[in-house]
Amino acid sequence: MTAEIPVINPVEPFLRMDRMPHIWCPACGIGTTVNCFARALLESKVNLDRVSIVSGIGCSGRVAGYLRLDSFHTTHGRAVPFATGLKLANPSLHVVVYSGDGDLFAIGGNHIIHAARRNLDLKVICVNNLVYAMTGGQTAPTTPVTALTTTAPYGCHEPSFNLPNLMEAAGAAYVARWTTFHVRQLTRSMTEIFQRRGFCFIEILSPCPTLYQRRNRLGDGLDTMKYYKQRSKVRHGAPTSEAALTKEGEILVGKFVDRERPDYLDVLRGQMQAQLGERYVEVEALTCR
Ligand SMILES: Cc1ncc(C[n+]2csc(CCOP(=O)(O)OP(=O)(O)O)c2C)c(N)n1
Repeated sequence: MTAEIPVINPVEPFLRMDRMPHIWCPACGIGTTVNCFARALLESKVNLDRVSIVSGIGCSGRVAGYLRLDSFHTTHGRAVPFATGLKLANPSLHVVVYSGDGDLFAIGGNHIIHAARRNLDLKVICVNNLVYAMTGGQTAPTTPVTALTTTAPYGCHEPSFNLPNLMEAAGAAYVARWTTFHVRQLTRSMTEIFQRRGFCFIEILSPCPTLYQRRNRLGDGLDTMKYYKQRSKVRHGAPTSEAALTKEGEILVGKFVDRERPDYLDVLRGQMQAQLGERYVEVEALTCR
């Protein structure tokens, strides 16, 4: 008789197991991103008591609720402003925003560009499945031209956002893109942003087999993995202007931007110090932990 060896999933300690089973469909990529994120938390050796995670609404927005961290599941599009408040009230926190392309760039689009412009010390992880998945597969600002959605039955005719390019232009200090096929590289990027200050942005292309791939006759989850494998080109430092996505074209992935810019709180503190002189120490003690 063989002794039973308990099988422990290394990600399990990071999950709120009382919330399982999760809502994600078979072959959805969001769970893969969570696995990479949990590994990044382990590898970065960050103090988990100092990590907060904020999500908006959507399938991707469920991540905060499933992670055993200080988590906030906020209203649609408002993860970034919520995270901004959290960071300004307690600058010693690592504040992570984890949400979908629709939540962050449609209803939340205004907030994210200004957070990047200010170079707020936030880590934004955007799961991009190219549609609004939770509400039934409507067109998002990331839907490629000609792709079919519930609200574009004749094919999307609007140009889509090139998210890395938008984030770089707005002022992000760190910009990377991976797909759910690139689990090692994604984990490395997620680990790296815990060592960076300023606005960090990672886009992850992720399949929605139920609503995007099926409607567009792009096969199942496995076919999407094959597409990611075959058509992705890793080019670190590539100009983000070349990172636009098309329905079945090449996918440029890699770390595109990694630059030093004074972050929002440093600039604010510098200005206050210059104006208040010795009184600044008093104010700092009152406002920052
Ligand atoms: C104010 C408001 N408007 C609309 C909705 C409906 N709604 C819920 S999730 C969602 C889109 C989410 O898309 P995305 O962020 O891409 O997440 P996904 O579900 O694809 O992961 C919308 C429009 C809402 N909850 N609140």
